[in-house]
Amino acid sequence: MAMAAASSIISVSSASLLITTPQPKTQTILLKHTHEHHHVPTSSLTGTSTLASLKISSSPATTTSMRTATRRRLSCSASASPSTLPSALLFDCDGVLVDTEKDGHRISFNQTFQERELGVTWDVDLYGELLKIGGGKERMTAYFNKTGWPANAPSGEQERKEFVASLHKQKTELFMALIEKKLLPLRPGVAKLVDQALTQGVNVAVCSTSNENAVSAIVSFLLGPERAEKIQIFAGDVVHRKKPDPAIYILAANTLGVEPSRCVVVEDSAIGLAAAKAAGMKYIITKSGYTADEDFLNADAVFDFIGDPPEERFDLAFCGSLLEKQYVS
Ligand SMILES: *[C@@H]1O[C@H](CO)[C@@H](O)[C@H](O)[C@H]1NC(C)=O
Ligand SMILES: CC(=O)N[C@H]1CO[C@H](CO)[C@@H](O)[C@@H]1O
Repeated sequence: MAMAAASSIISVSSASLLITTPQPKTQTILLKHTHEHHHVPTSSLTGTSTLASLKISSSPATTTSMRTATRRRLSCSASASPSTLPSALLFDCDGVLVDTEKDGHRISFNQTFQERELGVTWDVDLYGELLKIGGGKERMTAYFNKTGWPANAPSGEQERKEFVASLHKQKTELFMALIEKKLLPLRPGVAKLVDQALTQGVNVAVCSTSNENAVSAIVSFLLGPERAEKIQIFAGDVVHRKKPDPAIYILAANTLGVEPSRCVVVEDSAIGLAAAKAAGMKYIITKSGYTADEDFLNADAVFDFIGDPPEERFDLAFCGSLLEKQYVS
């Protein structure tokens, strides 16, 4: 029903459209780039859908109205073209630029355990469980408490604290080395999307509540110094309230001097999505290793990654097309 309504609507290229949807809270209309411009709800998208830019021709305004009680208005400017651009593209860092937990932190914990001959490795699934424990030191302590402390670990409680602290220091150094040696890969399509934005004069920023040194290193080593000097970083303790509070995104919009409603956020977690939504921004999810099963029903779009051609999932024009969607209840 929603799908049929949406297809007929796009075929008339309306300037102001009333569409009816039985579940207005959870339904997101996305535009699939084909000759027919089919609409599909987010929830039915699979990771292999090819989504591209929204194209709306500028024919005279037509209004289609529906009789059902729940009506929402989708306004598409008749002058909208694929060149509509966001004022800023804001990236989360961990899980979006890089799959930091799976490809970075987990690897450096393992390297530490190996260098210290602890006889411990954390595989992908186990690490996913351990991520429920926040903080690297707490994570190791809880794991050793549960599975038994390594034979070469001390036995006093204070000594164990110092032991864990020294493991954590070593792990942090190994993590930074992974970034500096570029052994922690950027996720597919990140460099492409950043380049599209910078070429078109769209502000690019990275907004993360992770450690600022790590975020800066990821941006300058993995994206390279030329891009890094054009990218603003909002990280660490620049705000007191962490995501899901919108503080970091509001700070970014204010600093860049842009309207939150003209910003498109790329996030990988439900917490990040909540922060972007509360800031009044558009938000795209790219699922990462350990957040893929979270609930993203509120997202404007959900993908498995950004991607480069021929495996591209979306581009800057798609980000711009999200700005043209405006729901008024
Ligand atoms: C580990 O065990 C010690 C000693 O029983 C306890 O004090 C500490 O709170 C535990 N820590 C975690 C993270 O489980
Ligand atoms: C399961 C897993 O990823 N193990 C790796 C942990 O790290 C060490 C040191 O880099 C590797 O040798 C293991 O293969």
